Amino acid sequence: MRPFRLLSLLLACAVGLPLAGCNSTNPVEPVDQTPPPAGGGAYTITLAATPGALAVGGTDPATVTVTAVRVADNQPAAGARCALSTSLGSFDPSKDLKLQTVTLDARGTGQARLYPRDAAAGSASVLAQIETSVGQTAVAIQTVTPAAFFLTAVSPNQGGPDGGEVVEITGGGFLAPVRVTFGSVVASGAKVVSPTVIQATVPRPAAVVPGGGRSVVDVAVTNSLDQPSPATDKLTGGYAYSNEESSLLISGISPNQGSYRGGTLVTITGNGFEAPVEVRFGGVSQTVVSVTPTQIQARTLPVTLTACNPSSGPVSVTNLRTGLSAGSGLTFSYTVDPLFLERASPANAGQDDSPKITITGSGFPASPSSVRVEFGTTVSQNVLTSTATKIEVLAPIFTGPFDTQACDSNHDGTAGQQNIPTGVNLKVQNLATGCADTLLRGFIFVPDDTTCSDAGTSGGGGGGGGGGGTAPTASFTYSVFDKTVQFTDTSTGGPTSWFWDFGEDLSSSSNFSFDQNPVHTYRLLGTYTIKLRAGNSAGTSTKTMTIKLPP
Ligand SMILES: [Ca+2]
Repeated sequence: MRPFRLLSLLLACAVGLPLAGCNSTNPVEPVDQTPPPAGGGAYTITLAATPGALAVGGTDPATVTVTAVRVADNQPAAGARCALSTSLGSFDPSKDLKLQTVTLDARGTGQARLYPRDAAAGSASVLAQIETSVGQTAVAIQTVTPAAFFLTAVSPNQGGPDGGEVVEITGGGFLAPVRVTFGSVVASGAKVVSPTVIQATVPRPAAVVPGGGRSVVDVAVTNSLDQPSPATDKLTGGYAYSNEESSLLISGISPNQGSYRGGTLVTITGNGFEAPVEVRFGGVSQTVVSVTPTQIQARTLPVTLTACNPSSGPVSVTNLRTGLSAGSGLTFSYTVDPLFLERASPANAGQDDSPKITITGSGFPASPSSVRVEFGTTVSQNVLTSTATKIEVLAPIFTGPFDTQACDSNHDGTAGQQNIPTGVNLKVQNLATGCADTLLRGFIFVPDDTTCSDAGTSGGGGGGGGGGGTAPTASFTYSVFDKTVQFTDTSTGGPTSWFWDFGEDLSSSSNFSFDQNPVHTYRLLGTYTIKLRAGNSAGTSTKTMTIKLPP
């Protein structure tokens, strides 16, 4: 009923200007006696409130904007006196003011602020009146739903027997003022640092903690105490007053690194360890082997590697019976054996020979299925064996492209092209770890066809000449001078090109020659198989000979 009564009073004041005693009998606000501006009459009055809702118990107002135009000429009700009333809240933050008068400006607008003040939840009906015209809007006054309120942890979660520690309570939805209790005792000076962190000083416990013992208490937080029914959440056994000689503490770890494969026996030293414990490295639980109050032995579990990149992580221990945990600045680092390539042997092969190649190095996986061997861009499909230092693999068929060089086998001054032995990168990857190594041009493929592309133009086109349409017959002799050998071509049938393979186990072009009578110096004394391929426009033939150094 109250809004109606106020509105009636307002109407009486605004309309009945000559009414004597209106001011004196109006308990709220004196009403201006100025006559309405010329052109008065009916008004179209609109109201808008920003925001459209207020919080119960809040202090922020809504701004109510009144706009009025005259019905007669649709002009702004400039200078009009407008009486505002509300059924809930107040136009004054300091007192219960339900009525307010504003004078509209040149654009026919005016504003007032509506405060929730002591209002309970509900809808504030706001009326604006000029003479006998009325406009209306509603402003919700509502209970604010706080963000979800909960506790997750107290850190640290233990301390001395008399309290006094400053702890952080983490969770969510914290809204000051709050009350924090440890057991039955309220912590003084609890402060909401953020919606997720409360800082509090641990109070002296209600009962003396026995010597050498500990007293575990619940930690409770009551949130937004000034609300009608503040919520409480509790961490059962969230804090321990400790009178034990040693609290839980990690002081050392040895070794502080080990293989990603796990199996490393690690000794953690400290105080307050109490079986059963959980040991974590980087959040990953490890296998606990033994526990004494000052030493834990744990064996690491394997971790997964990506791209040969082992992880590391902080060491923590939790006494499972009490839930007491300790972290530390110490970390355990996982290691991985890097993969190194030394060499392939043999280090060269004919393009379609596919011989067995032995690759030596370190960090190779124990299983051939974990090995990937690439010869250039070609992946070997036949990894035969793999140990930490040796892999046996069949070289793949090489289809090129081969490197080429210019040649002029018919000595006509016009260059052709010929394939030459071509080095490719040899790459070995451990598929289990992602570790890999590459020998740049670590393997050479030898082309089957090394003839010069001009070989057919003169001899074939001429129909006769030196070649005479018959392939040469390759042969050679040699003379040995220590590690140096002079090779002499004795091929018959008019060869015009020569390709020598000196039989050294090298991924180097020095093992090959296109000269007719080459000199080659070997790195080591030993037995070598030499191949000479002699050719002309009609074809090639190959001579193979084994030589011994010294003879
Ligand atoms: Ca030529």
